[in-house]
Amino acid sequence: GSADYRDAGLAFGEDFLFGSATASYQIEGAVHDDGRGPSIWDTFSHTPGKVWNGDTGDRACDHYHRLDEDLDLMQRLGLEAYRFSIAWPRIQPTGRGPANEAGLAFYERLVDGLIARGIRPIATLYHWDLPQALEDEGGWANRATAEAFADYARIMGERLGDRVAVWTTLNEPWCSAYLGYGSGAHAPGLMDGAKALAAVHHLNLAHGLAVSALREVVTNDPGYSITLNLHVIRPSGPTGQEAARRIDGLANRLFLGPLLDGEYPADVIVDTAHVTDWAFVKPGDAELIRQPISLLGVNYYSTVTVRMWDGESPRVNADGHKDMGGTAWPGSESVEFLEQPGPYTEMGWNIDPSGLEDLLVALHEAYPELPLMVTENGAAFADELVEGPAGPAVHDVERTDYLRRHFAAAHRAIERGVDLRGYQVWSLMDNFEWGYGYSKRFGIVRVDYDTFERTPKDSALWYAELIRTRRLPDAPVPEIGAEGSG
Ligand code: GBH
Repeated sequence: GSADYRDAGLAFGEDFLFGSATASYQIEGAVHDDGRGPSIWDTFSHTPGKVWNGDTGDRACDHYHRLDEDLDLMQRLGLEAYRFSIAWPRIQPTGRGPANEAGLAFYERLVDGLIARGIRPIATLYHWDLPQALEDEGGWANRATAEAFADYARIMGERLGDRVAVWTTLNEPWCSAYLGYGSGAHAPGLMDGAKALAAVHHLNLAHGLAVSALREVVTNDPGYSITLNLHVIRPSGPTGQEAARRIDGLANRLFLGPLLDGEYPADVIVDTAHVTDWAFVKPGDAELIRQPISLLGVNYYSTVTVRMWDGESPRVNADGHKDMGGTAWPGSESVEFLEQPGPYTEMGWNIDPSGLEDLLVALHEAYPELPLMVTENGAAFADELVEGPAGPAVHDVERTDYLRRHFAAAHRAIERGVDLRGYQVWSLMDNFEWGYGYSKRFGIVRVDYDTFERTPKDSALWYAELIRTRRLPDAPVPEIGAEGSG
């Protein structure tokens, strides 16, 4: 049937880029190697109580020391693209000043290794590992961080700007701003709504300045992009529309507005007037932020359902980002996030492929000229390593089913006219899942954190088959969670 997105055989075009994604702090380890400086995630993960089990990225997947092995693995899976991020503190250990040659050399080896294997490099400049020295000066709440980011972007463009296929400035600035400075769930762990909103603006500014800087030095004809985690919002009940307007404002329109339309949404400025006066927005900033981009990266996992809290009934609050004492929703703390209908992944996030179709179609309708790419989609499940007839195996039926249904949803969006250029599965391998440490596994490849051995899971083999045939292979349907998608 069509309602459950389990159709097999759907075909993807020749130019559609199938790939997989990771991020520097989540996989590299080697935090003291070759002159890397400390990042806010080193500080945060080494602060007791911040990350599950006291886990840190000190070793992570040891990717820094296993680059060639991991490149070969990508080639074996047939990846056409690989989305990785560059650790700013490897390039500029204090966030400013001359480039660290050893850091540059690592990413050059990565990019050249990808190209040699026929894999297109999609480089993200910032996936949350801010040099600690810049945080000490105020981090993203400080305008100077955006200017420093542009210098860093220029350094990377000068070195790799003849080889990278797509440049992405920022990954999910929503998380950097609201989880980093508002809720405190992510580094640097601050809980200050005004700083979170200042961070939103300085991240937007950083994006614009970086695109301009890259354009000046890059010599090939790459794509320029930013990756957002836009919220797919389902309103509930009579106050649902007002709650959805507020969450759409903070989560989506505070980014899409300045990046693509050249202005901040007036209603959100009003909603947040008691939190900040927005004086950090300077004349001329709108022009600096709104740089032409050739691609919008979309990270999609799940949906939210909202209504306004009546102030009396027990609050449901299923968004999971308020328990540290801060708020991820400055000025709109009175929005209630309702428990979502299942099935759920191991993160507790509800599985709803229709959200991906809805999001892609809505973006295409709002910005018909802007090509889109799914830069992350995937799922955490508690996998088990078993000894099969052909050696170790992981029968991750749920993840395969999750991916199959989301690829089908993306296909449906393409049929409805969306210009979708590719799909990067999160993640190539199990890795450091931020506040959850190593307790959640998103990889299509299993990582043994004692031996660092990599084992492709069944989902990876399924994905390799999809890439090879360009058609959605049939996949086993999990016993649990198969119902209730309607
Ligand atoms: C991405 O973040 C990251 O880019 C990646 O590094 C990470 O490993 C991966 O996803 C998996 O977590 O109820 O409104 O708070 C995703 C982060 C996930 C944040 C869903 C918001 C819930 C919406 N987002 N989440 S809300």
